[in-house]
Amino acid sequence: MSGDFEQVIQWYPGHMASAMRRMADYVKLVDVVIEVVDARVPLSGFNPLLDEVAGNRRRLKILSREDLADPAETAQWMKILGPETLTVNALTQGAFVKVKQRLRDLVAPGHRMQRAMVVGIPNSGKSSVINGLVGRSVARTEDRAGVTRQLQWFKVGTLFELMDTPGILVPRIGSADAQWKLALVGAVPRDHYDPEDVAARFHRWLTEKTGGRTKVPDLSAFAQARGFVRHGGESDYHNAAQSYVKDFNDGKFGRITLESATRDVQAA
Ligand SMILES: Nc1nc2c(ncn2[C@@H]2O[C@H](COP(=O)(O)OP(=O)(O)OP(=O)(O)O)[C@@H](O)[C@H]2O)c(=O)[nH]1
Ligand SMILES: [Mg+2]
Repeated sequence: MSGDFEQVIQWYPGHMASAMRRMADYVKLVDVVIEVVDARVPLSGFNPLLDEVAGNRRRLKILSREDLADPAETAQWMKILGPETLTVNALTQGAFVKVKQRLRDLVAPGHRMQRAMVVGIPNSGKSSVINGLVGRSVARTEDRAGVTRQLQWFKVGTLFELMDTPGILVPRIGSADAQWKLALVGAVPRDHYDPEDVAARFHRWLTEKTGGRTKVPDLSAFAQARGFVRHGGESDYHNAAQSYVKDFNDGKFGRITLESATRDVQAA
């Protein structure tokens, strides 16, 4: 295992910088900016640079993956984030009734087609939100960071046009905590971090948070239980760690929010 070594996790490829420039141009054409944030990282899942791009446009924040986040924590976050925020499980159609209603409330009455730009960090669920609003699968989605690479418009009936955009991170992710958390939720591509290190940091965090009472196994217990062994009986920690990260994202460790509305906001 990787021991005490903690690698620096960053990802800011050229396509993000160029997408940012194009988004700053296109934002002039839109009425509303929708920022999609993973409900499990409601602090580091926001990108302040996207806030700058949005300027004085009307805003809607959507916390996605409500189904994977801790409901009590989400309720706390909703108090802090305020009435311009909605939560969704973007994989269910029903979630979008309230989003459509909110969008209708946000735009000025008139006959002109309204436009919204959907922004957020990689893999936060932007394209899934677009599919939910359109009512069918029009934008490509996948469980990895960096799927959407182009700016692309989609129509929602005769009411709205939505622009899908590539996920954008900050050029340097500030804290080591934000780094492993963003890697764990899939905002950073798998080849940009060491899954053993991320699994170890997550379990250390969970143990501390629960006062040692968590039933979630650490990587070594997980590797044993799931039979990740090489010839000779040694544990295969690398493959075990990849499955560990996947199980976290499939909700197999329960509904876990990685940033607390009470503790982490004060610390930030
Ligand atoms: N459980 C759950 N999964 C979701 C939700 N929203 C999105 N997903 C899944 O998360 C993965 C990423 O979703 P995308 O919509 O591709 O995310 P994106 O923000 O467009 O990603 P990029 O284009 O790579 O930046 C997909 O596998 C989706 O099925 C949600 O609310 N709940
Ligand atoms: Mg996408």
